Amino acid sequence: MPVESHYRICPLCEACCGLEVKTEGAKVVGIRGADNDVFSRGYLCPKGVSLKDLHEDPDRLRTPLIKRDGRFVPASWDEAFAEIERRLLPVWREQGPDAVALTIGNPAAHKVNLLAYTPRLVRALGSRNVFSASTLDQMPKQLSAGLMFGHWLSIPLPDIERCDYLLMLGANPMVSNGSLWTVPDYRGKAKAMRARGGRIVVVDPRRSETAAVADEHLPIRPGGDALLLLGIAHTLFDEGLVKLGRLAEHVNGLDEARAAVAPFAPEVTAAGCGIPADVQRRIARELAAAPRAAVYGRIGTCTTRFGTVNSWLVDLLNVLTGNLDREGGAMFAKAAAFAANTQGRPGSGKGITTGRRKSRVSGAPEVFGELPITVMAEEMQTPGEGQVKALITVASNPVLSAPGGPRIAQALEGLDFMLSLDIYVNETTRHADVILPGLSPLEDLHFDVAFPQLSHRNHARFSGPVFDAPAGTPQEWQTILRLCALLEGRGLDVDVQQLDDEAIESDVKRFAGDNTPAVLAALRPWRGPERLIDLQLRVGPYGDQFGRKPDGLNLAKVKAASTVEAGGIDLGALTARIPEVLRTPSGKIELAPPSIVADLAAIKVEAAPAFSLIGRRDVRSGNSWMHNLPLLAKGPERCTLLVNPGDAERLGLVEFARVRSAAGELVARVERSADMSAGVVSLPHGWGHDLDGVQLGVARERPGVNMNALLDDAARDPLSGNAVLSGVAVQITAA
Ligand SMILES: Nc1nc2c(c(=O)[nH]1)N[C@H]1C(S)=C(S)[C@@H](COP(=O)(O)OP(=O)(O)OC[C@H]3O[C@@H](n4cnc5c(=O)[nH]c(N)nc54)[C@H](O)[C@@H]3O)O[C@H]1N2
Ligand SMILES: Nc1nc2c(c(=O)[nH]1)N[C@H]1C(S)=C(S)[C@@H](COP(=O)(O)OP(=O)(O)OC[C@H]3O[C@@H](n4cnc5c(=O)[nH]c(N)nc54)[C@H](O)[C@@H]3O)O[C@H]1N2
Ligand code: SF4
Ligand SMILES: [Mo]
Repeated sequence: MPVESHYRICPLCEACCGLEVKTEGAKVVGIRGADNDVFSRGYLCPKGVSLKDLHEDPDRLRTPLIKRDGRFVPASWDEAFAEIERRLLPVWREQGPDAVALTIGNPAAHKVNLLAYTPRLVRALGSRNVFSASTLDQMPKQLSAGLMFGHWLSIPLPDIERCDYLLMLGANPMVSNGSLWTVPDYRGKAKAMRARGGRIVVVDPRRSETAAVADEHLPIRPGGDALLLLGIAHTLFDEGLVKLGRLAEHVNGLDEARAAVAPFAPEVTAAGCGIPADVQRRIARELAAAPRAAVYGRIGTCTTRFGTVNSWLVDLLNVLTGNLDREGGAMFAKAAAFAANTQGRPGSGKGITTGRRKSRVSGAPEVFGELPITVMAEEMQTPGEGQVKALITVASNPVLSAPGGPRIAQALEGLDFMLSLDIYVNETTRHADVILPGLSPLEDLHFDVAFPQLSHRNHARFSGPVFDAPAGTPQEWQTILRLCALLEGRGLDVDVQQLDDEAIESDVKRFAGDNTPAVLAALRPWRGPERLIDLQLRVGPYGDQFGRKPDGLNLAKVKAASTVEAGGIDLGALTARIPEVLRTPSGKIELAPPSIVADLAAIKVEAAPAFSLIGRRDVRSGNSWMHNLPLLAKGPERCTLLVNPGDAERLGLVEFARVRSAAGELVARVERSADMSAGVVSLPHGWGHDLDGVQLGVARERPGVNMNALLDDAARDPLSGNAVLSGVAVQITAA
């Protein structure tokens, strides 16, 4: 059989690498980085190669499952939908929409099928109990960006290819491959930056892989970033280093920002963050002096009590040093499609609103249309009107990925009905009554909706399925539209094509008005997500505007250029976008959003606990679900507790340690590591595959432990609702 070559964008992390997948008939015979890819230029990591394992994984679901007498049995799609109609709809109708919760997990951000269609399900469901991985992750950054720049996805990112000085906090792109910063081959880019004289400073309680290849590592106390960033901001004002440059006429609230940081001199903050005052002042001076600098913070800065404050301070520093929106600084991407900050009137807008609803039990405010995922269990377990009695999960595994995992498992057991859209029977979906499987990534088309809005360089790429989906298996957007139809009272016997036609018509009407028929006619060759992509590309900033700009982009052009040979369309380096990118009501950058400034009052300079627990990621792992792929599972055990050797000695730790927090305890295998600061221990998340009923043959062999069993589901950043995942006080003893 001939070997064929296919271009495929990897959907497994934010780097969005272009791959070359070689097939022989129905078999994958090789996966490598696509050398000509305009964006990733041949880069890939072991997870990309493991797409073959994922495609072939015998545990990956290929048919719907229905639970009968406590056991899953394979079912047809019609049977599965009939079961959903019979069991979900009564809960929803009789107890009200809030009784049915929805949780959306990380892979949904990587799939146009899910990202573009899940909002339709949210609307059809009408429940306030919508949760997602966003409140375990980046909600603080989205909130601060929304308040400062007017839109949730207007997030500045380092222009690394032209940057001279990069201050990075709480991120490990050497392993994570970047986050809220789509930057494949960080290693190569960091190396190039240093080779041309640039300097990288990494702030992290662990000497991470990223710190190891930087010029300087500052071992901060977990949770100490707000104090450090405040100390730096204070120094900029104190020493007259603030220089807004071109931004001066585009900001509001400079005096308020100065007043807000005034109490936080480095000499005050040092005791709370563990970074000496003279170092804080030096970093401030270096940042101010660098010709082009950027400050970037990620998971370690978001998943703390002061996640929103941290996220704001990162961009405040970018503005105060004149580095926001300038080449080599922290810039905004301009995505070809789907970016709200390229739509509507440029330069100002409605801004953002939070708190339109509150959670029933804790009163946690809605942010970006959702409630904190950490209130999900209490909403299920607390009786009363509006109690959650049923759940739909979409690519979400909260039993392993959210704090209080064991409590979530218990809560799921108490539900009247649970539906999962997923590809495995895992720690969460084992509780479902019906599971509807998605496709293998190699059977799916791919277009990145979110990540071009966060890319270090602008680009447009598309990839089609490598293999046909098995006959009769719907794509996930079709599954979602059928669910919407059930909720809309249209029953089981629906024409998905017609549902899709109706959905797109209502989308187009919203902006095209009287032109709707003409726009729909122009989109006619496409169906499903492809039609949405064509629409978004054509009305986007590089679009053909339905013929008004004949040289502009549309899906046909992007598809034609998305081959192994051509590697997509390069849209160039980032360009300055202020004021056009702004969507704040004032048309300015808001430097001192009142809710954030008010939260500074809660910051205390405290002594460190005996031990704090932080997380970590591993190259051969992806959150909670890639541990069943042989290529990634092989090698040394990854779920270990990293302990500073001096601490291990003192505590007499040999092979295992008992880790106890206020919320739970577990026993983990100990790995001594001189990269750990004294008093800090690290466990990765997403492990603990040995629960009853989990059907993950490979992952169960070395299940690891669930670090989220140690985390308190009541610990949140009150502004964004984001969970606290790092810097949790623990006790360590030998076991
Ligand atoms: N302690 C601690 N906890 C953390 C973190 C941390 O740093 N520390 N990180 C947090 C972060 S940043 C995130 S994003 C979350 C992630 O946590 P989740 O949002 O729960 O995502 P995953 O763990 O990636 O689980 C993905 C689920 O989607 C399923 N899946 C995979 N592909 C598909 C598909 O194509 N279709 C469908 N329908 N399902 C699919 C998998 O089987 C799995 O059930 O974890 C968070 N949890
Ligand atoms: N291989 C792999 N890649 C992934 C994932 C994965 O699971 N595996 N997950 C993906 C997802 S969903 C996301 S959101 C991204 C996340 O991408 P990153 O944000 O780069 O995530 P991490 O690798 O967890 O790096 C966080 C760093 O913060 C440090 N840290 C912990 N607490 C603190 C603190 O209080 N202050 C400071 N300054 N640092 C702290 C940790 O030691 C760690 O080195 O990665 C994505 N990429
Ligand atoms: S870095 Fe690895 S997982 Fe991420 S997109 Fe590239 S190949 Fe896929
Ligand atoms: Mo994430």
